[in-house]
Amino acid sequence: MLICNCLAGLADLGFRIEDVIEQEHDAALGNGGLGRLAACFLDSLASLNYPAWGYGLRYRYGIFKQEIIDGYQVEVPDYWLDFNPWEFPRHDVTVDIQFFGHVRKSTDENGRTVAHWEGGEIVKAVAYDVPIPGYATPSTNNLRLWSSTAASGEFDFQKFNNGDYESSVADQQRAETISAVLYPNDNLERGKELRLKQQYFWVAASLYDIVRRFKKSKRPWKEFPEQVAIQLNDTHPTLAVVELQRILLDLEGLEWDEAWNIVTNTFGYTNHTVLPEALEKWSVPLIQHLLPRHLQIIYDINLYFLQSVERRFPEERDLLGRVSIIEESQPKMVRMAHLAIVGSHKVNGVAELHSDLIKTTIFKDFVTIFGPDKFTNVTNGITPRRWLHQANPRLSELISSKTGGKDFLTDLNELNKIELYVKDKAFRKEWADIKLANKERLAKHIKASAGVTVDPTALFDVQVKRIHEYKRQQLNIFGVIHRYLTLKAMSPEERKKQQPRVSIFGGKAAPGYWMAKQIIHLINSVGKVVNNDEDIGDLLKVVFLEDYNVSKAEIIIPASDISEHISTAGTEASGTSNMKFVLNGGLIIGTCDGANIEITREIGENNIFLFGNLAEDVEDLRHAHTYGTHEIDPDLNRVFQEIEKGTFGSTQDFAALISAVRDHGDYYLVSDDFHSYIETQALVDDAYRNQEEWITKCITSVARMGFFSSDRCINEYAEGIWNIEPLRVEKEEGA
Ligand code: CRA
Repeated sequence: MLICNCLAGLADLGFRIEDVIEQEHDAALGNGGLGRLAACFLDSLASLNYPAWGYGLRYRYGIFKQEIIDGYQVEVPDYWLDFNPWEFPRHDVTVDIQFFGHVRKSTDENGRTVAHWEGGEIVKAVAYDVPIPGYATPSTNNLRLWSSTAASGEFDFQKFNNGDYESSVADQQRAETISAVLYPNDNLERGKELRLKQQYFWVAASLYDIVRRFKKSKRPWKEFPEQVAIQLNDTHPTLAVVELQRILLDLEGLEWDEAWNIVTNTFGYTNHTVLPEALEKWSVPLIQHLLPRHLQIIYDINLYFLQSVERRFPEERDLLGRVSIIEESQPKMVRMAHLAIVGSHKVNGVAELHSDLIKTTIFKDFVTIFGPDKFTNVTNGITPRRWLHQANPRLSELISSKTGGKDFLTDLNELNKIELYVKDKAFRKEWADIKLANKERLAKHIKASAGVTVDPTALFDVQVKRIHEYKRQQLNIFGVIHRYLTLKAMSPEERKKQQPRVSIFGGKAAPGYWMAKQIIHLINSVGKVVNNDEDIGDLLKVVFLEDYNVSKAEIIIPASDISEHISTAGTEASGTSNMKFVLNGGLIIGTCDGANIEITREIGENNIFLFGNLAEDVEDLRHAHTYGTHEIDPDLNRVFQEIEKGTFGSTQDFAALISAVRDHGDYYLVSDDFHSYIETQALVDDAYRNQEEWITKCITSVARMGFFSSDRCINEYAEGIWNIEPLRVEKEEGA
């Protein structure tokens, strides 16, 4: 109803809704899966009527736009805030945030030592609110984003009037720098001072907001954890643990134990990665300089924690050093994950394998100390509203015609009803037509953006995600080269029997990640050769789609036949695009990693193409590479030789990609998994040739994807971690 009114209203004004929608920028607030997961969570929280807010930074420049020039990635700034009708500036909601300065201690009338954080500088946080409307409910939640500005307002008029023009503007600019740019790394932490400033600015403003709201209720402090639950989305906001302890101790005058009890019952911590380079550590001197009082509190948290560990495990000499929040390195470092664990009542991973891995590897000692009940799993999920209904309206319509309405959009298990129609001819025909139409739409986009003509009836093979060695786009492109060489070696008659394929890549490389940029360059260089080879024609096309983002994902994902989720086993915590692809009727080729394992459990192993070594074997294989002989797979060697011959242009550029595998220990096991990958891709070709079987697999898989709704996931957080129930709200008719 609302939509009809909207359409009619716009038409009256002389606009088409498609043109209006086109004007909207993607939010540039995140890097990859972490932020996209948070977006799904916000949609579920509102749709399920949970009273919950999201907090973040209002980055002036979010994730950069990617251009591909001569096959290389070039980063350009994205002015996404120039047109953003969805945000409401709240100049009435501001918080002063302090940095630097020193700590003075005094004694109060009860003989208690009181700390005063004094001096330094103040930066002002201004709230910008983004409403998050729920689906088919009147509930609307809020995403509050903080923007930094000078505490004195626009600029210091006093200084200005005194003729000190430069410094009045400089203060303003320095303050604005805090929320100016998003660090563009995915799964990598670099320890930059500005990043720490961003983290503290964000959590201090958010906590002030939360505490202010609680204090209005006039409840006693001990009720705080019953009224408030704060979920740490990875360790980036972990300073909130310290900040809340500081507020309770220094500003509200609570005793340490009482305050700490409130803190630990308030926070939950979600770990999203085991990659060592992503585990946050901040240098002690840096924290001392920027947040002197917080460093003292961190040391006290650590002292009391280590004392309790020592009392309980007096024999365990090395344990204290291993679990300490402070790493005794040069300089000393604060281990943020340890702080998050000690400061929270629950710790969870994001898929079963990942949650098991954190318990047996990086956080093993903490399981011994706190017991296994503190550690749990909440497998990630995706919102079916965006990732089915909005991205694939025809498929959503078809499903709704068979499941009896739109209930599946709020109860995704309803999808299992479509399994009854798996043999229904008309249903299957419509299913196939929808996929083809989605592929035709993507083919048009490929032509327009990459200039490559692709046949929509070919098998579309997609890998879209951040470019990272652990995600192994290099394995994919080496596999493509192997396919190309195999086709080249065939007679024209033999070639005719082969399954045509379009290999589609997309994803951003962090600007400082040189290897990832070389991977992009290799993909584009291979495309240039293969796409212009007349022997090959439509049998193989290789496309790199520039500037992968959510809007592009909505075109790409519904058009996929097979998508690649091929990380080295044990490295991808969950993955969420794997869920999006299957929900849109595409099959996947993947390793036994992250949520792929649970997707297999749900949809059945006949409906997924799994390959490669298992997580439990990775350590031994790496050890063997380093200390034994490392034989490169012969097919992969052929690929390397072809690259080294210069078939794809500059051999120098690609040398590092080869030597990472051949000479530097093949950390990501590209060679170990290559044979299995190639064989499994051949099975994909065979399966795709039997279209009837293929469609059966797709329908069956979609029918069994109910588990991966972010609604299920949010209900698990609410019940198992936050201890909250949804508000009772009159249900609205489905939109
Ligand atoms: N980079 C994981 O790598 C996971 C998402 C969301 C990641 C993904 O496998 O699906 O989180 N980890 O849980 C992360 O950001 C800091 O760690 C990701 O997106």
